Amino acid sequence: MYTADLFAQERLGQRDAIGPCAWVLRGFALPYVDELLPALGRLEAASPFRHMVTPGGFTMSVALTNCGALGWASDRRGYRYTSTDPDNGQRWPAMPGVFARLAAEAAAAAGFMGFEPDACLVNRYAPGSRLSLHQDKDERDYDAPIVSVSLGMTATFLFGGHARSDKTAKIPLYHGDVAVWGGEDRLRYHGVLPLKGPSHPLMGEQRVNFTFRKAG
Ligand code: MD6
Ligand code: FE
Repeated sequence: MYTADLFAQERLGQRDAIGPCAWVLRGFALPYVDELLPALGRLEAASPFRHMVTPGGFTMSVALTNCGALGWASDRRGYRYTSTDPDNGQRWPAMPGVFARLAAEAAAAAGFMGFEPDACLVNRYAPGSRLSLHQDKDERDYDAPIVSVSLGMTATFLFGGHARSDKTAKIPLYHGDVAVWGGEDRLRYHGVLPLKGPSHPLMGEQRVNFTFRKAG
């Protein structure tokens, strides 16, 4: 296992409750990193990261790709899940086994048994990339949790309430952290502050986030 810093091992096993049904499992993904990165490389070769346009006409600062039966996509017409990559017309790459295993094990560790995601959105942040406050509400099944894996540079996650104007908590997400949320927290507003800070020893000047959902 590669650990980014001396503190990574100490965080492993910590569990921070960030809501009644939302947790950050510190370092939970660290034992998977050696398998996740080559799988990400293969996925990226088939469906490269790209900057999508929002319905409002802005180009997202975050680059994204997908794997699994369904992938999240945005264009001028709206947000939706698609079974094919709009850039090449092919199906999104299959969900690598190690991705599905990590997602199911993290969900189970947070009390959500039998999580079988059909969609994995992969976000890539460069310094300055941000994600404005949003709700994840394009999925059909709100009963399933969302599992979110952070790799690379540390991000500041904003975790708000059920109204956009609600106060937000700032939560640092480190390399290897896994956030799991569901139940009454499933539709809370959240976002990511502009990425900044030191480069990551393994991943360099970027942060990669995998978000697993049951979308269909
Ligand atoms: C990110 N994550 O961490 C963006 N959504 O890069 C999300 O938008 C997100 O982390 C729902 C649940 C967990 C998340
Ligand atoms: Fe989200």
